Amino acid sequence: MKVVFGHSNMDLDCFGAIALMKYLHPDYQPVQSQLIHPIARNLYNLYQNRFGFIAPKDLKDHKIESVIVVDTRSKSRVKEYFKWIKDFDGEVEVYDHHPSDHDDIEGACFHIEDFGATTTIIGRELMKLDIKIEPEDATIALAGIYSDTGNFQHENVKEADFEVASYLMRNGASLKLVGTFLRSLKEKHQISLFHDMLNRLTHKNINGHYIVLSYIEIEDNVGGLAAVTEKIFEIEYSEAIFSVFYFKKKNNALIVARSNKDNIRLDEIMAEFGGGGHERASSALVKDQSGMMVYAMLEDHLQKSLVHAVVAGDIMVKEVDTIKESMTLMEASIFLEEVNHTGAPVLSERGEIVGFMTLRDIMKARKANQMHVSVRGFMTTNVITASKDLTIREIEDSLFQNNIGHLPIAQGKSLIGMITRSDYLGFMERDSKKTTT
Ligand SMILES: [Mn+2]
Repeated sequence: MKVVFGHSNMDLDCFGAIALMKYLHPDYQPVQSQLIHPIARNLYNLYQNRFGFIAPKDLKDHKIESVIVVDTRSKSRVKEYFKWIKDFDGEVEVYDHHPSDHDDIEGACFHIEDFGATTTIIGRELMKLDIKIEPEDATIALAGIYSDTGNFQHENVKEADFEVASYLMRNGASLKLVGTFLRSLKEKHQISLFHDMLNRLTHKNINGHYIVLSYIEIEDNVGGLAAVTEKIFEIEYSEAIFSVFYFKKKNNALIVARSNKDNIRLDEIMAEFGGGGHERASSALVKDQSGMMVYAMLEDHLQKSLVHAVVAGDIMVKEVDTIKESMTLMEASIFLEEVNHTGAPVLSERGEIVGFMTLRDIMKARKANQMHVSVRGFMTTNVITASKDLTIREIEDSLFQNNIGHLPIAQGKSLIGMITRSDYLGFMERDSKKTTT
């Protein structure tokens, strides 16, 4: 017997990859994990008969000649199958899109591509062979790609993911069904917990990182808490989220963490709490400890372990051209032209920020024939300023939500620098190049 299986706690990408594998290797029998990830349960309920799965323990009754593993290359994630396979000396083929975590299945033949989904790797093979697939399988596969690419929004997305998605659409995939499979919060308790948590989030600047923290007490572990945390993370658009769930009945606390920054390594951070997982997704269960205590320890640990991120003080321009309060509008206008700026902070005799003057303000003065009067009459007096510790995300909020082009950086009332919209955009461009290459 030849068999194909994915990792334990099968997700939508596992199902997608297995659904397509039967076109590449029709003689491989699918085996299902004992655990189905909550996100894949709807799809599983609808299509399980179509797959014709057998259970891992059924493997012991057969001589297994060869194995295909999809969506993982790690030994530890396929233990539940291999423990039932006796005297195996056949070939293992691995189709996966994850980087090695030094736990590779030994002696396997690896088909690795860094696409957004494993389903994409197999879909590309089918495209090359010009194989037609049934609409049901196309739907299952497309759900796998949507899920693993975060609806084509994650950084892992490659052109190939779009190509295979389009091939699946041509083969009759139903986007509507894909949408119903992807709804991650299915249970009532998850939805009410989601709203409770949203109302009680703490946003923190920790060493220049924009972090969301959540603390909530519930009777017992009701499952699906990671999905709730992920949903909040999607909405909050922070660099990382840490949710502490305290289970009153057992006196345990579960920390669920997600990050989207390379410099916030959750596997390392959560090791402190006995947790495990990946760089960007990790969790830990802390036993016999009050929830508030775990929360406090977590905050403390983040302060100590998060590397300092770029903040306003690092990207601001320190030599700022300023307008003196004593200038007339005519003088200010000539000055702005000389320094080639569209606006500048206005300082008092004592060097304190008292206003902001833009070319637009000057235009108004010119129309009103008031160019001889002091800048005081036409400058903006409620200036939005920021401190040098502002995170990149907060700088963005300030510039775009207030619709301003210049953000003066102040210490008390004195000006220490300025960030313009183009400084910010320039930084973001350099930063995104750094992370994608
Ligand atoms: Mn995957």
